[in-house]
Amino acid sequence: MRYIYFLLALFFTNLEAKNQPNFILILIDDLGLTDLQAFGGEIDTPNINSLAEKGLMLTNYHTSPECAPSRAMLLTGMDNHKTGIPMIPEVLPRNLRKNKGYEGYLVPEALTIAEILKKSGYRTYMTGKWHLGFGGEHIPSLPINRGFDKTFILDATGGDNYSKHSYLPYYLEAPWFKNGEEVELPEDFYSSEFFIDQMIDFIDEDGSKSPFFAYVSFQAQHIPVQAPKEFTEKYLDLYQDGWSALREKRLKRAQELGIFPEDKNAVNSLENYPWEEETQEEKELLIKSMAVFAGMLNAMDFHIGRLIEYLKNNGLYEDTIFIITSDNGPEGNDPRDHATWRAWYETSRWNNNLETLGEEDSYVFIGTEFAQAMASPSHLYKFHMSEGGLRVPLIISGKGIPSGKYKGLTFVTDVAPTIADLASSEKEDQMIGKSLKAIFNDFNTDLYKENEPVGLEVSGNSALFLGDYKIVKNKPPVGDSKWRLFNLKNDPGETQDLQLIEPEIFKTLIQKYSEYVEKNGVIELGESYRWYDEMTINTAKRHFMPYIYAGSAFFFILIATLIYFFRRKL
Ligand SMILES: [Ca+2]
Repeated sequence: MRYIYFLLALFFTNLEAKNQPNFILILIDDLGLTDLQAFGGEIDTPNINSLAEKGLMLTNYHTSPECAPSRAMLLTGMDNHKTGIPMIPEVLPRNLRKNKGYEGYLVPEALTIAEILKKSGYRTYMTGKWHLGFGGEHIPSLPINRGFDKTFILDATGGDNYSKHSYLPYYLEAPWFKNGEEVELPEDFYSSEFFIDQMIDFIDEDGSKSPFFAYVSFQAQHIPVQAPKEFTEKYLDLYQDGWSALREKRLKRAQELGIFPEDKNAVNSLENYPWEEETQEEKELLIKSMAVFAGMLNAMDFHIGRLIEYLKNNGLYEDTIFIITSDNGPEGNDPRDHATWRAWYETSRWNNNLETLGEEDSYVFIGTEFAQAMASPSHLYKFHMSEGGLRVPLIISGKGIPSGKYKGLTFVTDVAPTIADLASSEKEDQMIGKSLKAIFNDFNTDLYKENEPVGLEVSGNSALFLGDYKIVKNKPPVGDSKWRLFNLKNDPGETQDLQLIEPEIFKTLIQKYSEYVEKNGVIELGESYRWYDEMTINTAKRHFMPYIYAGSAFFFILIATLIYFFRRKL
């Protein structure tokens, strides 16, 4: 009899194991709401489109406005202040690192989705940008020690897409690791191509003995924007009409696709920046920079297509769920605006020659105005708590996922609980997000109820969502550190501040934000905090502190030795 029970148990265990889907989590860096064709973009992304068409498009999904905190929230389902990554480590004031939640690396108690899935029998792989191990300095926080079986990763905000060159003075060289060991990159490295090749190798080496979780975290579309010539060439004439025309075109397309309501307005953010007044030379550089941006996105989609092909050829595609999203809105930084960054760039190997723009050693960025156009129809872009920094695409597609658009509010913290739910894993109590499975059968269901606030704080910029309302404040130079109130249902473009019109609601949201700060141990950074100044200070400390420590140690030993000999003589 006991034997029969055993056989029955084995049968049902196997049945359950067979129901566990594979997951491919694709994170695109600095991708705006309307960059993908399915969301209103003009760049070819046929492979992502076909997944979007078959699957679920979450058109009101919000992440955090910066890379690392978004990644910590995405992988853990927790508030960033509970993960050790309240902001990107490069701009975290070092004196705050002694506070709980501000360590600057992913703390052990913030369980990753890979650690959770491993308990349910999953194989776990990662390629691409990690950015949760304090720039490669905190080895226990690298993904190989955080639930991933095999990894080939970059532990920085970004890096050259062709080599280990750093794109920022903060890093002397981009810190790359294979399975936790520092590693060189192959000669023919191009980031998007390599991440897919390496991921196919990881999946292939282990065969199909158990379900897998694959996290592909692209460098595309982060600075330096780079793409092989054959991808860029198609787009050389696409952006000749400038940024205002692009913002308008994307708004219209987003309206046609039902991403943004037809009768709602966007902020006229570019009215003081006429494209016509740019010099011919500057225009040529910007038009080609945008072509490189388009080429980079098109190249990434092409390589995603190779992964899909591999899965189809090996009988894995039907059992796989794809999750595709971005970590924040478009990057609007122009490194020339910052003295240290500019001085470093001018003495480095990088160039911006028009002829070879986007190729190896070419340093490309799209600038503030085009970033604002690409965040269309939202206001502002990366680093800011306005919709342009937060609202990005989320696509879930594959086995058991319904097709259609969900227009209710969703957040970055919902992704990990959703994966855990779909994998039949236990949801960890520390997760604050919700499983999206709750809306699969009815797209009219509100995942977040009227009385459920969601707060956000990163680098002193803040927001809180409650029902249809949102309060938001951004620090200078773009913002003024003052709260504003918007009704996102009536005004998703954030065009009209309602705090004087609806003072009671404003008061309620401010109160809820105070409760959020208290509950999550948010440290107010003060008016003088500027992320760029902090990065300059941290750059100096990262490079010179080891020498200061070594010099001090040498000096101490020298004095101690002299005292020793002096005393012996006496
Ligand atoms: Ca990013």
